[in-house]
Amino acid sequence: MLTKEEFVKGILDGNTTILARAITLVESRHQEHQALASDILNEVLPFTGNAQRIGISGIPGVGKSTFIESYGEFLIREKNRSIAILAIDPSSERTGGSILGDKTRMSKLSQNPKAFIRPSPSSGHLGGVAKKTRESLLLCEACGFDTIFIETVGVGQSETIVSQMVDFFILLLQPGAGDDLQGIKRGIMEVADLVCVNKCDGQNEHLSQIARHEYERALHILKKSEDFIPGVLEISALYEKGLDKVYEVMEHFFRDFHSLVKKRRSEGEVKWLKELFYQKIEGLILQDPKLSKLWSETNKQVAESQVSASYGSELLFSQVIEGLKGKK
Ligand SMILES: Nc1nc2c(ncn2[C@@H]2O[C@H](COP(=O)(O)OP(=O)(O)OP(=O)(O)O)[C@@H](O)[C@H]2O)c(=O)[nH]1
Ligand SMILES: [Mg+2]
Repeated sequence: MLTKEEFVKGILDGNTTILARAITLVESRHQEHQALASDILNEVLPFTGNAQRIGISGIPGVGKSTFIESYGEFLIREKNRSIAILAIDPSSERTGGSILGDKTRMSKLSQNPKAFIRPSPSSGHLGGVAKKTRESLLLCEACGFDTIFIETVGVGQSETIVSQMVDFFILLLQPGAGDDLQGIKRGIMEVADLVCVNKCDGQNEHLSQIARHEYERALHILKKSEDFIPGVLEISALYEKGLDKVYEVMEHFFRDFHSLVKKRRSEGEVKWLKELFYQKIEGLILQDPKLSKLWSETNKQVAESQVSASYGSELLFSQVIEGLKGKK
């Protein structure tokens, strides 16, 4: 095992082997590993925050991996960037493996020394996975990567979690897949800064424009109150069409919307603080046999409508406070 100093030095020197090992520590359930990971994070924290953090979402098969591969290659080749790719995958039982599990779909990038691909941790509940991804993101920044992609499947809550840790959120859709926004939850449209209609090639070409208009309308209805106006682009990840337009939109965003990025980051951090705090409170309750019993009983009673949620929460709250006082 490397020492903390060796880890820190390796990461700050841009050593991706050491970066990968540090992420393994972050993902570990061993208390010793977690303590070391936490120390490393603290040390490298002053060297984080300099990357563009980009979220990518879309239903399975829409082309997320293909997009990251071709757009990532484009950024490295034409714009001299360095790319780290992380994933949040809450549905590890999904057929076909977890996101990025299949590195062959990113065969070019995975061999590129300016790219770092980290498959998603395959287990754990969403809160835990989110913590690991956040911490891995910081390590990648400290290691010098200037662009970080976080890929997630847009079918659950994961996109909300991802949107809280990125600066810019891209939603991939495809043409001709129905007018119900392809089972995409409304929530995702609300966090999207850019919708890319992918697979605008071959047989799909005549449908691309219709799809774009449809999504433009949907975005317009959901328009955010912030100054940045989300747009819709027609692209083909496979045939590398429209990638320069994606770049233009993002450059415009990162050049002209500093204060929005700052605001998003600080709001994200505060939400994260609350989330961690609530997790700790829940942990405290579950560790205490009496409170833990009360917790599950109240859950059951509320589920069966024996007591109201409001009454149940009052009861739990007063007992937890009592329990905490007793611990002093
Ligand atoms: N015609 C066409 N096919 C594409 C395009 N982008 C991706 N595909 C194909 O669509 C299929 C799925 O692509 P992936 O990139 O693996 O999709 P994904 O969204 O990462 O899928 P999951 O990881 O399973 O959620 C593959 O067969 C790709 O070759 C495109 O722009 N045009
Ligand atoms: Mg994929």
